[in-house]
Amino acid sequence: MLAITAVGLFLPFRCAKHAGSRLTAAFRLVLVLVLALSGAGLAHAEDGYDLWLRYRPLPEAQAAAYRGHVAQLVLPAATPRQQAARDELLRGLGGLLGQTPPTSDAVSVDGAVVVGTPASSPTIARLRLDTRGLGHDGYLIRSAVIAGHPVTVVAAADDVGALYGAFHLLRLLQTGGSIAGLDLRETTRMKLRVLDHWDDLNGHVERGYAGNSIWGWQKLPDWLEPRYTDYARANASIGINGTVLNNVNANAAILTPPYLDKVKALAGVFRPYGIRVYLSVKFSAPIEIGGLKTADPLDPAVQRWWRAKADEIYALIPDFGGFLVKANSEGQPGPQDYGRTHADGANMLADAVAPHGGIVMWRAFVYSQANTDDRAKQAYTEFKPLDGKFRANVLLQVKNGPIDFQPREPFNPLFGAMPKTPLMMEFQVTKEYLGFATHLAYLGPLFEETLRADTMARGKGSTVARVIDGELDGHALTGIAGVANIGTDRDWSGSDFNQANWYAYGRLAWNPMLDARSIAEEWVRMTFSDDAAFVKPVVDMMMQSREAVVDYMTPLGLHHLMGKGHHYGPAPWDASGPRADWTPVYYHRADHDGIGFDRSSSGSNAVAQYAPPVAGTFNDLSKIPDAYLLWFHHVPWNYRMRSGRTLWDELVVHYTQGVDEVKQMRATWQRMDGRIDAERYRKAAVFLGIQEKEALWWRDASIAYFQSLNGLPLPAGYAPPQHPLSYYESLSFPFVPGYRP
Ligand code: GCW
Repeated sequence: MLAITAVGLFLPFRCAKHAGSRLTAAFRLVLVLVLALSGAGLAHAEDGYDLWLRYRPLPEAQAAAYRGHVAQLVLPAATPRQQAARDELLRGLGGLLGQTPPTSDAVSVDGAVVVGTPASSPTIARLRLDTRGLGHDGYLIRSAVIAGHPVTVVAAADDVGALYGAFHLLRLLQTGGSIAGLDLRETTRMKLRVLDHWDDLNGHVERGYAGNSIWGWQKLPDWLEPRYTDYARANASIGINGTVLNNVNANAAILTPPYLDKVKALAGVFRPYGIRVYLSVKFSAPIEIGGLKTADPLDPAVQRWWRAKADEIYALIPDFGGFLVKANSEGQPGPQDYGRTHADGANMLADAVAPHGGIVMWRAFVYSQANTDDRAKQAYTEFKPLDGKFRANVLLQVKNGPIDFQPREPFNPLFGAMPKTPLMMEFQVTKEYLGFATHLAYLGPLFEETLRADTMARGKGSTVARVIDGELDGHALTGIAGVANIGTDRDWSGSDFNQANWYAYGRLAWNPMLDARSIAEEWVRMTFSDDAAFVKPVVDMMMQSREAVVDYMTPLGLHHLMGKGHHYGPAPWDASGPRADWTPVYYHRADHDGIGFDRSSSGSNAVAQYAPPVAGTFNDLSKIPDAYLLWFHHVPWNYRMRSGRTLWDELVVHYTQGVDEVKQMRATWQRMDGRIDAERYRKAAVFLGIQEKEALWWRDASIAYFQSLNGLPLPAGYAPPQHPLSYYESLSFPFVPGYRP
C-alpha cells in the first residue's frame, strides 16, 4: 500500500518533467499499479544518492541536438583509469540521451567523441595537439575535423586529465551547454585537492551530520561497498584528488597491519579515479603501537620507527599520499611534549615519507590552554617564527579564519605571513557551526570571500587564493583541504542542498578564482532541474543563505556563541569550565555597557598580525566593515553605526533579518513545488521549516541574553523573544550527532 501511495504521489512530477506531457488519469493509474507491483518506482526514487551525476534523460529536443555530436566514442580502455573514463561516458551519455554511442578504435562517423592522451590514443597523437603545460590534471576540449568528420576531442597529457575532461564534457550536456565550436583549456594550479574525513574507526564521524562513516572498516578489506566507487566518481567529477580517511583526532591503530590492509583496499578502489589516500597520524603512535618509550622527534629510535612505518605503507600502497597531523592542540600529543618545535615534528615525518614522494600536511590549528593570550593570535604566534624551517615536502594546513570555521571570520593572518612555507587552505564543508544538516547554508560565498580576501602581504592583489595556489611566493607544492560532509545517509551529506557544499568545495579547489554563483548554477542544473524558472530563484536563495545564517547566529563580527561541546544552538551566557577559550563569554565580552572583543591596538592587538594596510583598516573604527566590527572592537551598546542606528538596535535588526531571510527562503521554495520530484522537494521544505524554528531560537535566545545585560528596550516594531532567558538556558543537548565529548 505504501509503495502505491508513494509512487502515485511522485508520478505527476516525474512524468511532467521527463516526458514533457500529461498522462491521462487512466493511463497513470495503470502505470502506478505496474510500477508499484514491480517496485521500480521506489527503486528509482530521487533520494539524492546520484548527487550531481544523475544523468536523467534530457528533454527530447535537446537530446536530439546532442546526439549528432556524440555518435561514436573513440577512446582507449587499456588501463583502469581509461576504463573509468569510458564507463562514465557510457553511463552519462546513455542516461542523458537515451542511447549509448558505439565505441570504436577509429573515427568513422560524424560526431565522434575522441578521448585520450597522445600516449594512449593514436588518433589523439596524430592531432599533434599542444598538451604541454596541461600538467597531469589539465585537458583540452576542442571541436575538430578528423578524416573529414567533425568530432569533439578531449585530450590530456595524462589519463587522469582525460578522465576530468570526460566529466567536463558530461557537465556541458547536463547544464545545457553548447558542444559545437568548442575550444576549452582547463588546468589547475592546486596540486593537492583533498577531502579530510573526521571519521573514527568505530564509525562515528566527528562533526558529521550525515550518518556514520562510509568506511566499513569491519568488512574491509574483503567487502568493497559500491558506494566507494560512487564516492570516487563524484570526487573525480570535480577534480578532488586526495582523501584523508580518518579523523585528525587520530587513533594510532590506523597504522597497524590489519588497518593498513583495509586502507590498501580503499586505495585500490580510488586509484582509477586519480584519488590518493592519506592518513591522519597520532604523534604518539611509536609509543602506542610501536612499543617505544618516547615519541620525541629527535630520538633516533623514533625516527627509525616512522621510517620503517612509511616503508611498510608504501610497500602496500605505492602511491600513498602522506600524513595529516594535528599536534599539541586540544589535547593531542605532539613534539612540544618533548620540548621540540612543530617544525621538528613535521620534519621528522617528512623525512620518513620523502624517499617515497610523500608529503606531510601539518595543521596550524594550534592553541593552548596554558597560553592566556587571545586565542585568535596563537597560531600565528606559534608558526610565523618557523617560516623557512620546514622540509620541502611539508605543507602547513591553515583554517580559513583565526578561530574555528565560524559563520564569518576575517581571513587567517597566517596567509601571506609565511612566504617560505607552502600554506594549505583548510575549509570546513561539514556545517559544524552553520546549522548542522538541516539549515540551508550554501558555503560557496564563504569560500569565495576568504579566497578573494586581499592579504596585501606583497602589495595590492595578494589574495588568499594567490597565496595558496603558490603564485604569490613561487611554490610548486600547493594544496587545499575541505573537512568532508559525507556519511552513510542515502543522500551522502545529510541534505540535498549540503551536496552543493561538497560540489562547490571541489570546484573551487580546482580553480580558486571561480565564482560561487556560477558554481551554484551548475550544481542546481545538474542536481535538480535545468528549468530557468527553477534555477534563478533557487540560486538566488542559495546565494543569500549563508548571510542569513550569519545574521541569525553571529551578526556584526560576533563569533563562537554556540553551546559548548555539541555546538548545536545558542549559549551566549555560558561561562562554565573547563577552559575560558571554549566559552562564549570569552568571545563576546558583553556587559552592561558594551560588547565585542577588543583586538585593536588598544586590546589584544591581533590586528598587528595582518599586513599594515589590512591592520590599519581593521584597527580603525571609522574604516572597519560592519561585518567585522565586534570581532576587532569592543564598543558601547549605544555606539552609532553607519546606518544611524545604535549598535544594539542594529544587532536586533540583523537577528530579525536573519529569521526573515529564512522565511523568504521557505516562500521561494514553496513556489518550486511541482518543478522537481516530490521526494527532494518535500525534504528541503521540511528542513527549511526546521531552519526557521532554529533561526528564531538563535535570535530570541541571543536577544534575551544580551538584553539581560544591557536592559535596553527593543527597537519599535521588533517582537520580544518568545520565551524568558531561563528557558533558553535550561535546554541541554547531550546526544546531538557528531559530538565528541
Ligand atoms: O572545530 C573544532 C571541532 C573539533 C575538531 C577541531 C579541529 C577534529 O569542534 O571537533 O576536532 O576543531 O579542527 O581539530
